[in-house]
Amino acid sequence: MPPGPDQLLQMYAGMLRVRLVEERVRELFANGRIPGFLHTSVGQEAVAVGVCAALRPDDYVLSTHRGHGHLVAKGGALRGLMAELYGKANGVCHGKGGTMHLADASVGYLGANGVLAAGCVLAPGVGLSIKHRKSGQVVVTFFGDGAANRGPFHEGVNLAALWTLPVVFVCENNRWASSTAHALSTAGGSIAARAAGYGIPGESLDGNDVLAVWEATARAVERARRGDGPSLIEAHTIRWVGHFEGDGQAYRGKAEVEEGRRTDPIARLARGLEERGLLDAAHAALIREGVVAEIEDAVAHAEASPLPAPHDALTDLFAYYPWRD
Ligand SMILES: Cc1ncc(C[n+]2csc(CCOP(=O)(O)OP(=O)(O)O)c2C)c(N)n1
Repeated sequence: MPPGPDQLLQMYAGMLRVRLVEERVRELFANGRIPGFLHTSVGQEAVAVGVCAALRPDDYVLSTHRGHGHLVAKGGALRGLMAELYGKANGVCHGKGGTMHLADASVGYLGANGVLAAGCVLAPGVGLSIKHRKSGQVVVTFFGDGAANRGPFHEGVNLAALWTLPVVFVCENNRWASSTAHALSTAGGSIAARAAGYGIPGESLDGNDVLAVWEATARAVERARRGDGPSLIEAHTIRWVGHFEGDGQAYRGKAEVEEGRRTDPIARLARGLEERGLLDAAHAALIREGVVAEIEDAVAHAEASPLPAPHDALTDLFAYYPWRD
């Protein structure tokens, strides 16, 4: 069933939440409030939100180094996210994960990952667990076009297809792997076409169209829940900002970012909603105000949260000491 008015408005608010979180995080990083290294998903919101809108709350998501949007779209609380990005003890990983090792199992977000395509091989493991437990859940793994050229992508898709596991592989093709163009690094051009080699459905779509993303994901999820196995979705999108904060982007011209702004997924859905009489300027302003208030509350919470204590370095660790057995 196509999304109803409430679900469409939720997708609009969801994309706006991701966009404004990312923009605020960039600002906080530039001002030295957030430590470390930062990749954001400004411009790519329709992929995270369209995919997660087709999932159940108990479904799982495996993410990437560009993972804030996936967590927000999966329903992660902004306070826990923001405190984590600050490296604070009240963060969702007690300040030990930060941007690239975020995880929030309470919403099925099994983790961002600094290792490209790692989610592609973790997903069959999660899928196998789902299959054994007969829980009817599904696991989505997000990855970039660059990651699709690494071995784990092929290993993961092969195993998930071979064992008919409930996995949805979602490639966010933003045309670049850092500064390497997709066209210069990807044999055959199409990542979706690789699905045929593993005997599973593969679909290439406009990743700036949240409804197209939702529809394709809903199909893939239905197939996975039926027990028919994995699917591969390639969502074409545009990252508006540098690969990382501070990236001078000498490898690309301004035209691509302008194209991204012209095809802005949020403005596009807003136009559709306005045409159907579901949104007007006053309503849009109200939604924005609510999102901004939520983000500012999360920032205030992160600022006020304590840093982890030195002895916290010795908790949350997994270590096996055979001499203790
Ligand atoms: C195994 C591995 N190799 C190299 C890197 C360094 N690296 C970090 S991001 C990146 C490019 C990723 O491109 P893509 O998968 O398309 O994702 P995007 O950054 O475009 O979201 C690279 C090469 C890494 N993190 N992991």
